[in-house]
Amino acid sequence: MSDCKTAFITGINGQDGSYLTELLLDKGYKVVGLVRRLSVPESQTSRLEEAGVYPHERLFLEYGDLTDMSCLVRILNKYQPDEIYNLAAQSHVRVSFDAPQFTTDTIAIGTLNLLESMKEVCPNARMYQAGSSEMFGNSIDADGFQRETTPMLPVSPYGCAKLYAHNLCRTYRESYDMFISNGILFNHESPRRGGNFVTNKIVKGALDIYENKTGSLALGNLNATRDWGYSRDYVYAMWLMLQHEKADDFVCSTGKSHTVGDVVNYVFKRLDLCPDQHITIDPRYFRPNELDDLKGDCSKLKETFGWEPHVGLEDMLDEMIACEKRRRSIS
Ligand code: NAP
Ligand code: G4F
Repeated sequence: MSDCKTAFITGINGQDGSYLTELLLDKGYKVVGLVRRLSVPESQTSRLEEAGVYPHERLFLEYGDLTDMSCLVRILNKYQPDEIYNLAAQSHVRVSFDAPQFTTDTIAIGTLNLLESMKEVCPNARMYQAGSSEMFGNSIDADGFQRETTPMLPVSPYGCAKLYAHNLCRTYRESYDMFISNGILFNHESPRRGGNFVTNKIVKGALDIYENKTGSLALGNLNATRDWGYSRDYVYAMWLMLQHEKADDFVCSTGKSHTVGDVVNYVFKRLDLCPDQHITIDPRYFRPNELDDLKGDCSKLKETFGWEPHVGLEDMLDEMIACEKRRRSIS
C-alpha cells in the first residue's frame, strides 16, 4: 500500500470521475476525491456506488469546492498526490449561459486555485486538465476537422472559461516547469451521463414513451453535429497523458460525426418507435449561440500512445438503452 501511487480527482462523482476511479483503483492507486457538500447527501457518491467502487479501502473522499483554495491546499498537503486530475466543472454548455459567473468561477478561477495550490504544495505532481472541444467554437480546419493547432474561438461562457483554464495550464507548465497536460476532449457519453445532456435525454425520453409514461420528447437543435465517443475509452486517454515522458496537449476524439437527429433516429428505431410521432422542438433548448459542427483529429494521441476508441456511437447507445432498461426493470 505504501508503494502505490496517489491520485487526486476533482469532480470524482461525475461521469468521467467515476470511470477514472475504477481505472485507477484497478491499477493499484490510492484515490482521493473532492466532493461538494450537497443538501441531498445520498447523491454525493451515487455514480461511485453504481460503479461498485464506493466504499473502497483505497478510496478517500474529502469535502471541498474548487472555488475554495483553502480546501485544496489542505487536501494536497494531507495526501501529497503523484497525479491530479482536474475534472470538476459546471459542465453543461446551455446552463453556462444561465449561470455564467458560477461556470467561470468553477472552471477558470477554480483551475487557477488548483494550479496555485499545486505550485506551493506539490510542484512535482503531474496534472491533467479537462479541456473541451467546445473551446474551438465554430473554428474548423479546411479538411473539416479540429486538432491541437486549430484556432480556438469559443462561443459559450463554458467554452471561454475552459479556454482560460487551458491557457493557464500551458502558462504554468512553461513558466514553472510543471508537468501539466491539457486534454482537448470531444463529447463522450455513457450510461452514467447526466440526464440533461442530449444522448441520455434521448435515451431516457424514448424509454418514457416506450413505457407510456409520456407521449412526446421536447428537444432543441437536431441539426448540430457532434463527435461522440465513450467515457471509459476517454478516461484511459487521460491516464496515458500523465504517463508520458513530457507534458503536452492532446485532442481525444473518434473522428466521426453525427447529427443530434441521427441519435434520435437510432434510439427510437431500437425501441420500435417512430420519432416523427413523438419529437417536438422547443426553443427553450436552443442556445444563444450554437456550435454547429464538431469532428476531432486525434492523430497525435494515436501516434504518441497507440490509443484507439474501442466503442462506437451505436454500441454505446445500445449500452445506454440496456442499462436504463435494467434500472427500470424492463426486460
Ligand atoms: P460531470 O458529469 O458534469 O461532472 C462534473 C463534476 O464536477 C461533478 O462531480 C460536480 O459535482 C463537480 N463540480 C462542479 N462544480 C464544482 C465545484 N465548484 N467544485 C468541485 N466540484 C465541482 O462532467 P463529466 O462529463 O464527467 O466531465 C468531466 C470534465 O471533463 C468536466 O470538466 C467537463 O467540463 C470536461 N469535459 C467533458 C466532456 C464530455 O463530453 N463529457 C468533453 C470535454 C470536456 P456535483 O455533483 O456536486 O455538481
Ligand atoms: O449533449 P449536449 O448538451 O453537449 P454539448 O453542448 O456538446 O457539450 C458537451 O460536450 C462538450 C465537448 O464538446 C463538453 F465540453 C461539455 O462539457 C458537454 O459534455 O448537446 C449536444 C448538442 C448541442 O448541439 C445541443 O444544442 O445537442 C443539441 N441539443 C438539441 N436538443 C440538445 C437538446 N442538448 C441538450 N442538452 N438538450 C436538448 O434538449
